[in-house]
Amino acid sequence: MLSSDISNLAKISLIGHPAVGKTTILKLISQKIINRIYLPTQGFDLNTVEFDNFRLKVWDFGGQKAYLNMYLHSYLLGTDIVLIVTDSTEQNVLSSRKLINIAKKTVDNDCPIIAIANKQDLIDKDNKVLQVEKVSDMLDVKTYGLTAIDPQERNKLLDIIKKELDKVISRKEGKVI
Ligand SMILES: Nc1nc2c(ncn2[C@@H]2O[C@H](COP(=O)(O)OP(=O)(O)O)[C@@H](O)[C@H]2O)c(=O)[nH]1
Ligand SMILES: [Mg+2]
Repeated sequence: MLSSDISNLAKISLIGHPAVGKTTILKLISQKIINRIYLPTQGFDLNTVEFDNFRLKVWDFGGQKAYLNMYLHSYLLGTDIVLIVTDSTEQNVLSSRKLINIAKKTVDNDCPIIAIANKQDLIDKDNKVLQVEKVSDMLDVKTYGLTAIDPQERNKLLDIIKKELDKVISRKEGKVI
């Protein structure tokens, strides 16, 4: 098979401020974590996750300000899909715009930047939690709602990723001569 090694390896970068649900999303994706490297001094986890014949490198960035400013650029290099995670509160969504701007400057033009409006389960309990449409308007990137603590949301998340991965794979195959 042509370029099979390249075509099924992808790097997904999860970015977002602390406590928005990045690690929870990682756990939701990766029921089975093949390889997990924890780099405490640099403040991020690197996991390799396999599903559907894909092998994904998922980087879960710590999110603390000092790390973000220092490492975000190099962390994002070579990324195939950026997932910006917010907890769907106005304040957090607004401060995530900066992360999107850094991502836009860093990754290739054709790399999808997708927002996850997480913690949608709190919408009735916490009036600070915004609906997906509102988050989408504020961020101006493709946005999906999620409740990452609900295991039943796993397929929804995988579908979002698979849809983007298919585009990434065909782009990569197009580049292989
Ligand atoms: N209610 C609710 N809590 C969530 C959701 N996703 C994550 N959390 C909780 O938010 C907290 C922070 O999550 P974590 O994944 O550690 O955030 P991280 O700092 O971005 O990695 C934890 O207590 C999670 O259980 C969600 O969809 N709904
Ligand atoms: Mg975390």
